[in-house]
Amino acid sequence: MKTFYSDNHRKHYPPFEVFDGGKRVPYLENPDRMDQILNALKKTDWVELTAPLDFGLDPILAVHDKDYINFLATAWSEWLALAPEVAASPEQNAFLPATFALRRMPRVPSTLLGKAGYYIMDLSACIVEATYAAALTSAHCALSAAEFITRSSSSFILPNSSFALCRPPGHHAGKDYAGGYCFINNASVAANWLSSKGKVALLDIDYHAGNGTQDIFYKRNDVLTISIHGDPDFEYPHFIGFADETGADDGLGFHKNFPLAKDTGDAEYLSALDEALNLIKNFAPNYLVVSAGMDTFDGDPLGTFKVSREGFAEIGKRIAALGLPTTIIMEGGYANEALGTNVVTLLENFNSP
Ligand code: SP5
Ligand code: ZN
Repeated sequence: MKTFYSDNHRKHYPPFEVFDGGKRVPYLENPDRMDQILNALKKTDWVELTAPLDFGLDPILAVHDKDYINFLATAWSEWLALAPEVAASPEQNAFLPATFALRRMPRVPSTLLGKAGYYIMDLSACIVEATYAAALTSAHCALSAAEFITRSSSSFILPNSSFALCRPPGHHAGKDYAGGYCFINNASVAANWLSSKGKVALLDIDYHAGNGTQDIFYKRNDVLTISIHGDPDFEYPHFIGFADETGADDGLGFHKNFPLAKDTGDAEYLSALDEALNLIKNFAPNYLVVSAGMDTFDGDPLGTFKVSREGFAEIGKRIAALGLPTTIIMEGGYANEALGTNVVTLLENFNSP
């Protein structure tokens, strides 16, 4: 299976994030996640690791606001210039706002800290020197994987699938905001790029609601977006991802949320998945993008679900059975010791026709 990956993410490793209650904890979305996955992929005989192609900024700016991307590109150097104590020990620091824009506050501030409160939605999207470069390369991995399935769909080489081993992840990032470890919405950039070649369905199986993806495609009917996740009634991102959010304007009926209860196990998860897969079948897309988070796993430090390894095998099998050209984009998953096995278990279904 063609897998796009780059080491560019490594230096994006903020020394902390801030959890509920203001608790500073080590950054859970860490480079070790990629090492665990790489180790497991390399033990198979069917994964072909490839460096991403450079697609430039245009396909990213087709989804994200230009001023927001400029903010990401310059935030760290501007912060260094403003805060001399940071320059003395950059490795112990991360850039985060402490004041956030409220509803009905659409004015974009002119200062760095004002912009940070405007463009960042939580205290887990920490910016360090290497963040922008990592986010850009991560999006290029997703674009490369998307491009690959358009190339091979005209050939007889089966199966027609690809994997983007993206870090940082993307599905919480909206048109003009970062959040939940996400800066550029890799899966949305890929889906939008694919949408010029045909109808696209985007299925988000990360434990958390894909709020950024939902926002980006909410008024569009050429990309069907579906997310299965912990009910925002109790879970991050708290304000979006509810069942009654089904799209707007032209996009009405082209978004679907499956908010599930705490302790959701394989059986309940798979029955929601079957409903989602039926919606995708009825939409009859040309391409499928999967936002693949493994944080639904039993024992994930950020999750409450109890999906097992056998569950991931079945999830992979049922998605693959759609028979669509499919690109799988890495999102979350923080039980590092099980992450490699879980990813391989999901992917191996796409390897045999
Ligand atoms: C891509 C992705 O999976 N992002 C997830 C970001 C979630 N951040 C919210 C952190 C809330 C912390 N709750 C701690 C529960 C510990 N049991
Ligand atoms: Zn997640």
